[in-house]
Amino acid sequence: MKQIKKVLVANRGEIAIRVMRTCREMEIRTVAVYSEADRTSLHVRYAHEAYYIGEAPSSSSYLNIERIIEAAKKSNSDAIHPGYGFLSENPAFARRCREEGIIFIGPSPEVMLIMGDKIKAREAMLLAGIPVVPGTEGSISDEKEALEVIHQIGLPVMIKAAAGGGGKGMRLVSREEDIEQSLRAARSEAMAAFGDDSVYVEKYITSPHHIEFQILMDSHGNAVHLFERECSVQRRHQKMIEETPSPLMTPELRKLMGDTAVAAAKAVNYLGAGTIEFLVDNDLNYYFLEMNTRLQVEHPITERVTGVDLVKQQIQIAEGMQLAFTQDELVQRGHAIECRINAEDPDNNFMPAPGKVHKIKEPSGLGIRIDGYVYEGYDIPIYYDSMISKLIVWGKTREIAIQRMRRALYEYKITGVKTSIKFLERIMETKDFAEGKYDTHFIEKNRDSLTQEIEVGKEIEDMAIITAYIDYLERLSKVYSNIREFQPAHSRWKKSPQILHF
Ligand code: MV4
Repeated sequence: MKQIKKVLVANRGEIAIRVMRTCREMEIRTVAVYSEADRTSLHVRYAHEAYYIGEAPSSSSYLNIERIIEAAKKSNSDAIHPGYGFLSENPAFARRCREEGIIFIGPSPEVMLIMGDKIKAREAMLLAGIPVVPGTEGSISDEKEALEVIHQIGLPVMIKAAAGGGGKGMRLVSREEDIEQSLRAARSEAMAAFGDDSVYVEKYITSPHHIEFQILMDSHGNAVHLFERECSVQRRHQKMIEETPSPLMTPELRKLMGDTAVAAAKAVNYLGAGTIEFLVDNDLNYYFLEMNTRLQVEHPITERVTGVDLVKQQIQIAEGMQLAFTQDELVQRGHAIECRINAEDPDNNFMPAPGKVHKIKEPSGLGIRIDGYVYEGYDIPIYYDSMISKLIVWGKTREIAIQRMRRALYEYKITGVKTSIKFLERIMETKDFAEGKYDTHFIEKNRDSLTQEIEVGKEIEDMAIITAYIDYLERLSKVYSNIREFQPAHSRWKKSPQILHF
């Protein structure tokens, strides 16, 4: 047992602030690290102390292990919280912390090594009797081996990179004659992305749901799950919306999958907060996909329905405390939905749209939580993720939560940068989302209704602005020539008959 008095947060943006908020509540001092591009970022101002760690690119700053260790030592931090992304799943970083006697708030480097390698993770789960997607036992060395597995499990299959995750180095194979080419493509993509070209083969699950379970395990061998998160609303492996409970879930399936998630955590002697990702097919068969050994972006929806502060649990577990609750004490109350707000342009292929934020008006009121970090006048750097905030709503039922999300998105105004808010509003309006009938293909399936209609609306809006401005200029000249002929604002419609067609 060691009481943590000072935590260095090796991250930036909303998650750095999220972690520091809990630290403040626990009366733990906070240390920020920042890059050149983050001198004016909010996490730096929020912390008790801040240390400069390098140039703007992450490789020189937030991924710079030695600079971060140096800052931790200089500030006398007892522990490092890695947030998500950056070094959060890097075993070498966890090992360096251990070497320096700094508590890494997360699992051991040994567990991170296993889970970071999808083939090792599959093997560990198979050994523990956890259902995995049918496929190869280890990596495959050539086309012949791939063919052998395909003859056992049948087509279609997916070739996946061992070092992958998040869709990189993944190939769908539907015909035997495509194997050679797909194998080569997956290998070279994996080599380029991860410097490791080992691949394996899995049976392809058609139209799966992506459902993950939150787990917590302490250093005394106690483990619980905090139920599921439905994460099937994704675009190119980027989640957009998450909700809990999953509309697909039944109490029986929840119990089965929850127990499986706990067994998976115990099988690798996990420590701290983690997530077991499953694919669930149309017949409600579920398969282990991967384990994330970090706090996740979407953790607030779990916090909202269970009432558990996951960061506080992470810190207490890192201190060596026993979990303060058992599985039977945990319940899901109501329904929570999260929308990720990104600075990006949905009308231009979701291109990141960093820049200076002009005005922000955030929603508030009953059942609303916002985890963000940008402020009016803040210049969103080009170097990092485009996510600028997360809007989390709670409602007693799913219907109420959706209504509340629609209301909150309506209230949310950000000018100066393009955001995903409008697109999220359109998702909330779809029949499939309202009915909870969606899987991982939802965005593609609804592409037309989610992207097209506004083009026309925007033209009308632009034309109205231009017409009003021309009208304003005309009036202005009249004010100068004869003040009594000043026209009230609504007269622009009379003077601009062309717009009356709309
Ligand atoms: C699959 C799959 C179907 N069958 N594996 C995509 C990201 C990576 N973590 C795993 N992924 C998938 N693996 C088998 N055997 C379908 C996907 C997949 C997907 C998974 C979760 C959420 C969204 C997805 C979108 C497309 C494909």
